[in-house]
Amino acid sequence: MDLLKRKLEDIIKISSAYAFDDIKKLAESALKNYDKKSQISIFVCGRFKSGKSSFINSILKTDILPTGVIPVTGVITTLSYSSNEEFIVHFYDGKFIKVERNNLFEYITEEKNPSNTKNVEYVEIKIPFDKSLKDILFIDTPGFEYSSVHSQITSSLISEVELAIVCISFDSPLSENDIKLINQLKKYTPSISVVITKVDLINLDDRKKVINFIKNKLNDISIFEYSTKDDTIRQSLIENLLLPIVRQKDELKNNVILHKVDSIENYLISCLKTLIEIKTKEKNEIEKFKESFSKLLSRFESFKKDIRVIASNDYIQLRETILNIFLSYTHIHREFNEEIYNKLYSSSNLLNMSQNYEKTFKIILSKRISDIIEIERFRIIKILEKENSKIYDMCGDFVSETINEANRILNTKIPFILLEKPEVKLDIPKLKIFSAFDIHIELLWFIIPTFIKQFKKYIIKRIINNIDFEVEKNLTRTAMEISQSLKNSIDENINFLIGEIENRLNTIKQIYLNKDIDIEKIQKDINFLEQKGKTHHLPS
Ligand SMILES: Nc1nc2c(ncn2[C@@H]2O[C@H](COP(=O)(O)OP(=O)(O)OP(=O)(O)O)[C@@H](O)[C@H]2O)c(=O)[nH]1
Ligand SMILES: [Mg+2]
Repeated sequence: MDLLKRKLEDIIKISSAYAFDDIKKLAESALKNYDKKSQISIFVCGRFKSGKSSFINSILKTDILPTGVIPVTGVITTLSYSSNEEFIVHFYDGKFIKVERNNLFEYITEEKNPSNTKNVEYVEIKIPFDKSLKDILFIDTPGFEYSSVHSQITSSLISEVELAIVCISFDSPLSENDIKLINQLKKYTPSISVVITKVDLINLDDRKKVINFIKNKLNDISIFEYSTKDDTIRQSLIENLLLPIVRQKDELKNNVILHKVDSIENYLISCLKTLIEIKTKEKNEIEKFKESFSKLLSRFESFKKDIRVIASNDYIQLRETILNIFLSYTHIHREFNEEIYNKLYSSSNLLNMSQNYEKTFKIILSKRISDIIEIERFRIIKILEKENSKIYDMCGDFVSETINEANRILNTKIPFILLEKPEVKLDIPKLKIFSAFDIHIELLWFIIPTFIKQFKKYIIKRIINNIDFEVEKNLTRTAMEISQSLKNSIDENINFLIGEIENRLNTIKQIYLNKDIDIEKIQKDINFLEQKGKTHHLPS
């Protein structure tokens, strides 16, 4: 692989000498990806007390994750390798704080952070552990009875996991919910394994029976046994489940890079060959080309406008889709009407009632809308990805047509290699709930210490009747804010791709402008690049 790295460095050097900026950029980005060690995510899930946190602790030979006999893990917690310990708590509103190791439980555990009242999105733990596992990011999750399965697996952390491990304790083997979870996970990850935990607590005969029972129910899933008390079992699970995934990923990544380097190299060689061809052409032929090429460039100007118009039209549709997604939740007010009713009924006077309403409503609705965003995050990202792909394809088509046209005019063979694909970024904005309690303005002049039962009921009814409107208003506002983030992300995407196209067209321009470079030097560079398996360095 070092050879590949050197090849990329050579490509950067040669392409700079000819001002082929896009080739240089392509090679630089391939080099950056080469150095960036990609992480493998393993999502550990299952029923509560199935031994998920103990399993991760045991694999990593640490006791950092809280474990116990009552439901313990309250929020998603990730563990990754770092030579220096670091602990970061990420909140739903996008903020994060660094904490000390001994404060971690304040955020992770159900006991210290009941029902996640601290609004933690996830806790990130970075610690040193077995180096052979250092490319793995472990994701520990609350038992799924304590957080809806759906909201866990649609969390952004699971949009790309290489492996999901479902922990099942031998003493409660395989419920309907486990099977449901496994079926849902299939949508998100190419690989799922079941780990049967705590096998030290059972005799060998029963152990076989349990495994056979589970194997029969899940015939397409690999099953492993585990015990935190037995290091041989630990070693075997690392060897047979975790390390193969690390190796597989490395191999896949190397193949992708190999392919990329080859195509960049071929592109550079073709450009250099074209450069030689151009030098043998008649002057007037080149003048003619320059004229046609400037027409192609003016086409690019109108393409830039067109693509923005198309994106704005799509945005109208997209905003509608997001709005419909959120408005499909308007019924949620039915779930908390009763809770609000009780809260209001226990209020001593009208002022107290209006304050109670504002507070309760804000807390309940914030939580529900945060949940909805989590549930829908995956779908929203898919909508964004779809639009970005469409724009990417249009830009690719435009460049490929332009290059074809240039090749046709001058009878050359500059290849088209794919444009760099921008990353899909989506920053979901900080959630703001507006209770804008219009009724309380009306109520202000009713501030009386006690009031008649009938009257109280009437007021409460009026408030409750207003809730569906408030819910709809807040859902709409959330949808609009999310749509705006999508729009920003799409605009960023367009700007990036336009920049890519500009670079690509500049390289073509350079091919026709580089008239002073002597043919011998170009041929020398071509020969150098075409040598297979070279180990020496670039000729000066
Ligand atoms: N004997 C034995 N006990 C285990 C093993 N793994 C876990 N336990 C015990 O099982 C209990 C539950 O373990 P946890 O790791 O907290 O389970 P969990 O799935 O993370 O639980 P929640 O986070 O609450 O959903 C603890 O009391 C552990 O000590 C094991 O391999 N052998
Ligand atoms: Mg746990």
